[in-house]
Amino acid sequence: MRLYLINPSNPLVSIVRVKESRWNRYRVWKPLSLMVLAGLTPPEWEITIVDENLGVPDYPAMPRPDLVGITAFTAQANRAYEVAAHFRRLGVPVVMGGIHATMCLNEVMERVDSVATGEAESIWRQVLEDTQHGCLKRRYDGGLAEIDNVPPARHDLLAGGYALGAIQTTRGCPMNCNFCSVTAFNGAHYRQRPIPDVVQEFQLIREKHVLVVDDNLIGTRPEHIARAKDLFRAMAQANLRKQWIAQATVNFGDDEELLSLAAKAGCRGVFIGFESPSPEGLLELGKKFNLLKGRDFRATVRRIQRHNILVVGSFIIGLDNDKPGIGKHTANVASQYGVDNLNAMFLTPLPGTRLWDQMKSEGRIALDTFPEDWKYYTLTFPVARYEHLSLDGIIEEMIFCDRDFYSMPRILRRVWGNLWRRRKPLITLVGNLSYRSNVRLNCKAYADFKCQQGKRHYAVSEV
Ligand code: B12
Ligand code: SF4
Repeated sequence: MRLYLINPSNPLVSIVRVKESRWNRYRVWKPLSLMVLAGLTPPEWEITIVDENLGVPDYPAMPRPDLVGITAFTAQANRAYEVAAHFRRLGVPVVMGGIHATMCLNEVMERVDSVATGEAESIWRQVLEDTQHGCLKRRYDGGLAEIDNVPPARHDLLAGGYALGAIQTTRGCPMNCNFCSVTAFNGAHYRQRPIPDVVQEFQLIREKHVLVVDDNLIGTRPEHIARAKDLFRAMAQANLRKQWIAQATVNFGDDEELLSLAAKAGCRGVFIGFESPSPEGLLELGKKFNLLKGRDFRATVRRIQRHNILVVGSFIIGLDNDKPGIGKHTANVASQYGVDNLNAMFLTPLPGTRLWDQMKSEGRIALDTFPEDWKYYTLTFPVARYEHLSLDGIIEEMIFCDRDFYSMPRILRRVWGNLWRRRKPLITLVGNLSYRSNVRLNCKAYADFKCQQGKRHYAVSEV
């Protein structure tokens, strides 16, 4: 039995434009969902994982599979349907799963033979057996998996071409921020994989550098932090020789022992969602723990950096609270916090989030011809109507923010600061140049977007 597992591309996502900017090579990530599915697949299936981000293969020239499984974030949905249509024309059954299939079940149902919602661990074998017996069902609901039943992902199946391997150690988040799909998809309960499973899986990864995909590696409660410490101790003891980056809340910087253990375990960077420079903005987003009274973000960032861990700060522009000037303000605040990189995104209503429900009920979703418009749901396009910012206005704010934070004088100041504090300046320089090179690409993408969607954006907003 032959199985193709496909990660569709979206040419509008900068990470896939490797040819336009060589720095993007460092931003193409392994599709872990498909590697996990492969790990759940019995040996009688011959598996090929296709990651279109590395190039679209000549499907007609490939042998006919018995089943095609497609994963998709919302931004990949359009391409997913094209791939599905190709294989369905050949009479090959197509099953689609992942976040978009779960949040937009009816839309996906119309375009594939079978939809798998939720996590796949409890249903995937059934999908395969039903395919073998020619009785694939229209829908399988995986719900939330038992976290100690997650087998290691097949890290051997994807060839080279990736700068980073990928692993997951926890699922779920209780915080339910209004713009994020994680609580709706993976549940509010923070589920932690057994530490020996994680260490063992780390040893299967070939890449020296690894992305730990957890939404919040350290969780929200003291017992979660204790587990993170135990994990880091076990990783250091296993002498993995890996360098890894992860996502965590700002609380990561509150505990010296945690930081020291993380660094010993190989942590080299952390992605932190600061989201908004103002308390009103944080309240609007429901990002409660960034609101801790008296928190000194600059000191927290410094504490993390002292352990030679880079900090990437993420901010969202377009909140109801954001007025003209927010771009400059965000760049200034990110510089004051002292983050090594700034990742600024447009506020985007993703299906399944509270923000989606709110904006939909207020008629503020401007790009709403689905599925065509999903390709713009990359957080890099202003797809909604914003309270105090027009389409032109919000794009200008974003460009100003990026140009300011990634201006040469600011980059050199950051590199010099790193030299002064004996941190690795080269990594900061490479990271900053990578982002800087994308500013130019983004400006072109915004111009095309305005040209193609601008009239429609304004026309709709006048209704
Ligand atoms: C790592 C990650 C990335 C990485 C790597 C992406 C990749 N190639 O895998 C990078 C940084 C590139 C990335 C980019 C983006 N991401 Co991202 N990302 C994640 C993150 C943190 C983890 C994903 C992961 O690997 N999970 C581990 C695997 C094992 O879980 P899984 O993917 O859910 O797969 C399970 C099930 O879904 C199911 N399943 C999945 N696919 C299939 C297919 C079949 C056939 C079946 C049966 C089952 C099945 O089975 C799997 C095992 O249980 C998630 C948050 C999250 N918790 O999921 C956000 C998340 C997926 N990203 C999100 C977004 C918005 C983006 C971006 C659009 C914007 C951005 N943040 O930069 C871009 C778009 C990229 C693109 N290609 O279009 C949103 C997506 C929401 C949505 N509705 O689309 C999420 C949910 C975060 C959020 N805040 O809401 N992302
Ligand atoms: S943004 Fe982070 S903290 Fe908030 S719900 Fe999503 S994963 Fe949890």
